[in-house]
Amino acid sequence: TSFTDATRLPRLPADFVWGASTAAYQIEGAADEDGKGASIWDTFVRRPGAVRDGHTGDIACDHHHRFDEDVTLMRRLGLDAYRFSVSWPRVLPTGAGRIEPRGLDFYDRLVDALLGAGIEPVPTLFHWDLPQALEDEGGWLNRTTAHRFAEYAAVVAERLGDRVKRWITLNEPFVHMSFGYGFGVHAPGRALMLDALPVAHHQLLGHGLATAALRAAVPGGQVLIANNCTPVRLRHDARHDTDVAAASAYDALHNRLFNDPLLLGRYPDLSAYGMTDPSWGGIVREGDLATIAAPLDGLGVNYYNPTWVTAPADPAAALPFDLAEPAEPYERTAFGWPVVPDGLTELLTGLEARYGNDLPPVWITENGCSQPAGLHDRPRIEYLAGHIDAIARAVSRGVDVRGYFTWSLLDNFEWAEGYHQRFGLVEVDFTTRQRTPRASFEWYRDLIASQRS
Ligand code: GBH
Repeated sequence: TSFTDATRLPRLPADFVWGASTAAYQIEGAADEDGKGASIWDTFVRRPGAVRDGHTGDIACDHHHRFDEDVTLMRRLGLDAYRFSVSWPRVLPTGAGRIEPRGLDFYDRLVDALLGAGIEPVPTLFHWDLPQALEDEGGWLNRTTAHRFAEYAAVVAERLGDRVKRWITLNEPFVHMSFGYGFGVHAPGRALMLDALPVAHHQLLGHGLATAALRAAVPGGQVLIANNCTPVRLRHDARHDTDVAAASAYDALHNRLFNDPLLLGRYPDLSAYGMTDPSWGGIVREGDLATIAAPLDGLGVNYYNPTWVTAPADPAAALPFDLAEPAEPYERTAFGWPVVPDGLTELLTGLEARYGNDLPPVWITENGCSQPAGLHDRPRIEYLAGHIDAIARAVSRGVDVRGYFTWSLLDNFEWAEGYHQRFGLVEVDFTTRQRTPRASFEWYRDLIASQRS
């Protein structure tokens, strides 16, 4: 089926929220302006070999100086809502204690510009740019960081809470734990493998403590978290029980380790899959799970593609699964990721099946793809259309999905890939910082308009 005619997509509920997402370090630039402190990404990008071609987010899209222009683009798109992230070290240069008023002023101006354009601001409080000063004390391996996070959440909420009602605490705690502390391919660049597991608990505890702080500071506010979720698939040629066991181990580590404590108040038993962390027993303290399981107003889901796994080739390997390539010849994005829209229907109906009444309304807080540079990005249009259709299918099967935020508004700093991957509806020239809307921008604008008419 081709849905490149936006008006032919199935209709989502009338109050469905159409949005776009970005993150501070990926777009803002102004890395040491207005008193901002260093984050772990400012440090990591300077490590030789960490980022392709040594790219950094020092300037990025220069959004810090050009946000008015970007809000104008959003208004042209007709967005209902914009998901951005707040840079913790812009607000608290050393992570705690002294507040930098110019940091808060920036987000204050951004929020007012959005509201003036009729766009709901939806801030994420942590999208991976931890203040370096906190990393120097162990980062998310240190339980204190969870308390610091809640203090920071209160500072931001006290300033913006009169105008901002929907808040997202963390972005993808799984990816931050695994890429940042497990494999060391993202900041802070630590390769601790399963010894990174305390980072999961401390982030979730931070989420729970921040939730309480947000509820106190923002009467009538809503609190969400954005989890990276993936349906786990076996290759069609899988034959062994060990492959099935590997898939469920991967699901436990990637999905259930984060969704179960939030929604059910308990952790999956990772040791049953051979994933043990000797310190885990001392990490999870009495009362923590009740803090983490505080009611959520919504579950944010970031979906890119399913994950294929097999039993580990080496049974003595540290992890009880091997990541695999699908055997089927899926279309690929410029990043090489397979394009699998029905994986999103599978993911959403799977969440409903697992959590039932414990599942709050779902928001797709990220979904999109990297495509080659250029304005004629038909594959991106097909990607978006296929995934929005996949959401409509899940809704028709009873999943309560309230909104969709595409990743991303702008081409931006794609972490370890630097500027080599382009996820934007808007092309950015990284020499002049000129913005040019792509065909997908016009398509998304038409989609939003047709869904409203
Ligand atoms: C998100 O992470 C981030 O929140 C965002 O900042 C980022 O820019 C965006 O996605 C795009 O990367 O090789 O087929 O196994 C996404 C986390 C982890 C999702 C890696 C896809 C690998 C796909 N991603 N995963 S595959």
